[in-house]
Amino acid sequence: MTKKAFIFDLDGVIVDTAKYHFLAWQKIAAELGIEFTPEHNEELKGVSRVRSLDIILALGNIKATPEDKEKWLTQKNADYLSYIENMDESEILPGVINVLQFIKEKQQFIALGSASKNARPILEKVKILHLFDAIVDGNDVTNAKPDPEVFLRAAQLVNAKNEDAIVFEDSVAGIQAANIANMISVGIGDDKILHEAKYNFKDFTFMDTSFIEALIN
Ligand code: B16
Ligand code: MG
Repeated sequence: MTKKAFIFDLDGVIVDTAKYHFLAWQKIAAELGIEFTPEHNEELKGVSRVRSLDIILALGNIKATPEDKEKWLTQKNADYLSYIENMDESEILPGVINVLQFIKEKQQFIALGSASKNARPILEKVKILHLFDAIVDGNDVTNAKPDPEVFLRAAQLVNAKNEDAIVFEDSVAGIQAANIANMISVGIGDDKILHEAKYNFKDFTFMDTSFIEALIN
């Protein structure tokens, strides 16, 4: 039987790093006198670091030089790294480990498809890096989701056809990317927001292993 490629997004799917991204962006926004709320933060999910800064600057109607932008991007990442420094396996989202282990037991491929340039150190910190057959992150791609590049590369790395790939995503852009790639999209989160996903689960504790089994067969 053809092996399937199960591709996981990182932030919002495996771990909740959105709260740390928020803290780091909020600090920059405050320095610039921009009001930046948790609602605004929703718009940054799955979005690259550079694009996130542009969204925040637009909120405050601020035009910045490339040098200023570079400075804020560096500062944001330094703050973010300090927030995630002490992350450990207790921050893996509920149900994730069971699903990863089940996919491994069934000898299917597990891949990461994340916009984050910090994906590898985070997987190391939460001690699941060894479970991944392929990792594609923000360092490897030029086009951000909803461009499907990140997922196409992940499937290629494990030699799976697009139609044999399943993508778990918490962002609208990520679901769109999976759909454009002709992969099976599985939304993790609010089904009203992720209504373009083929399947949806509030979180992995709602996903029965029979669902994974059906995707394999
Ligand atoms: P970094 P994902 C994304 O991760 C986050 O959702 C998004 O908020 C963040 O800006 C982006 O990674 C870039 O992260 O600054 O670490 O490179 O959801 O694609 O796993
Ligand atoms: Mg995400």
